[in-house]
Amino acid sequence: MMKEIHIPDIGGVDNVAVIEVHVAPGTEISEEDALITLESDKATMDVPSPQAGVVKELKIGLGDKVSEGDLILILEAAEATDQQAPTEAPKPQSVSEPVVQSEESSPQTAASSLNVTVPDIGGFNEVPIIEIYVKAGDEVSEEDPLIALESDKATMDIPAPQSGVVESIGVALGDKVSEGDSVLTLKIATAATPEVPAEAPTSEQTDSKSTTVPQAQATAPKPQPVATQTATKTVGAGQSGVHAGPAVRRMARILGVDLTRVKDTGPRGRVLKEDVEAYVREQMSERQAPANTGFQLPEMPKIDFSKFGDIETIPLNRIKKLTGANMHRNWVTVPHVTQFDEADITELEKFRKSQKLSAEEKGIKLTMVAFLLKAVAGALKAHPMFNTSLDETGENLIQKQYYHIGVAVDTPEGLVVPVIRNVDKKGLFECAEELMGVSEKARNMQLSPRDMQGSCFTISSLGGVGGTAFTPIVNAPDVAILGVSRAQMKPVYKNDEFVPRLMLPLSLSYDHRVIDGAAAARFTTTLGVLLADIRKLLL
Ligand code: CAO
Repeated sequence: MMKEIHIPDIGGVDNVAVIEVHVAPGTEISEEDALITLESDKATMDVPSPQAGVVKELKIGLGDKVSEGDLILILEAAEATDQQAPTEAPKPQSVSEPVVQSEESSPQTAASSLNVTVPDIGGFNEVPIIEIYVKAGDEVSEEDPLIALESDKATMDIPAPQSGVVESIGVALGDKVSEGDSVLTLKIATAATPEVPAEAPTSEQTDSKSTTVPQAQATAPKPQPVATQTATKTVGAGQSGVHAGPAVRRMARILGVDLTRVKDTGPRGRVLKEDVEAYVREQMSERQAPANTGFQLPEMPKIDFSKFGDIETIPLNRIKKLTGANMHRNWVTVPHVTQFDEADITELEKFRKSQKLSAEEKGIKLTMVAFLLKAVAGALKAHPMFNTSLDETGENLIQKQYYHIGVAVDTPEGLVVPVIRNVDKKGLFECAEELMGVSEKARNMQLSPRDMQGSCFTISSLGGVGGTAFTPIVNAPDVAILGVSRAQMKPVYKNDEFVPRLMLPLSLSYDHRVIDGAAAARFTTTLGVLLADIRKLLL
């Protein structure tokens, strides 16, 4: 049954920009999955799906300005309901103004303190503080974000009700707050007035709309919608999965920073203001480095290709852009060497074929990559240096005690590398089954960032396509990657005669800062031994 999904009540804000579109026609979604992200100048909010189904038609695009009631998409609903009316996405809740209360005032002085408390946050209680944007002594302008709160459903900034200087902060990161809790005090400048009203409120004020603060009329900012927030999700076109508050997003936009590239250090994978600053600092110093050594890359000239014939300009999709940036970084920063070798897989291939049928009965496709996964885990155990990463300073090696292996998967959108975890503890069929699962997910653009994190080593198999060898780029922070090309029957000289053997070409690229050439040759030799006699995998 087709359903129209509309923009829900977003707190009375109109013409809000669509900054991310998380779904495309064909995307299968569950109830509460984020469909789009909206951003006003005060808040970002994900609009979640009111029900599960498959997206049939998208009615809005990036950059569109939307208001309550606008049509987002047509959904083929998973379950038929008897609902007649067009479906609205679940309602993001709105909040009222931060409550300000004068703690002290004097007609003789030109300043007073404002106690800023948590406003009505839509009925949520005990909401953790995930970010504190200010410190004592900071000057803030009206509406500057002071703190960010995040429940499991919503994230929001609490803005300054008016300009002033932060006197003291009464909360800490991780504190849980509810409506009316004191956040901080602001020293605000006031015009001297002849008399203080005799009955200045002294008790906790809970309704800012009617609050009159002696010496300072605190005009609270407009209500902010609470952003319904979903955990990081599928990576795909237009899906950043970045977890950041409105102020951080705004800052990133102003600085032109792509948040997907920023290393998060906040709780639950949240990108903080400091993370954006650190990223910008890093970029600046990276850009200066070539100039210091007198080395400057020549810029790519702008070429008008249409002078030579008909052309079409196709923007790179998000995966291609991300892969391109990572490849470029790894190509430039990792000193690569590629070691070539061959493994005799004659017996292995016989065994694979003998097991293929019983695997198929279990619904499993037993391909070469499953054997490679097991062999690589074995070789990593024998050569622990291949199971390390350089830390960000480049001065320490991190030795891993786990065996998570990435597998490059070719998809119509570009190259992605899902990770099979704890390969050493899994059986062959389990590895094959998992590989099938992640390849399928990858091709349907359903991999989550977690599916692609934590690799120790990567396998890139072009054996199903063709070729005799290639030089894969190390998938940093891994220190090595195994390229595999198409196996071929070759004459191998053994016991004074040439015998036909099925030889698998191996191309091992490694980071020469960490791995020496001899170590690489030993690693491929071990791989050769394990692949030639898979019984050794059991040892
Ligand atoms: N030699 C000969 N035949 C091979 C082979 C090899 N090295 N590797 C695979 N094949 C055969 C398989 O046996 C299979 O045939 P059968 O159906 O008879 O078993 C056929 O080729 C297709 O295999 P496949 O590619 O579907 O499956 P796979 O497990 O070998 O690979 C995956 C899975 C995900 C690695 C692969 O599909 C893929 O995406 N490869 C591309 C990776 C890539 O783009 N790398 C480049 C990155 S740049 O560094």
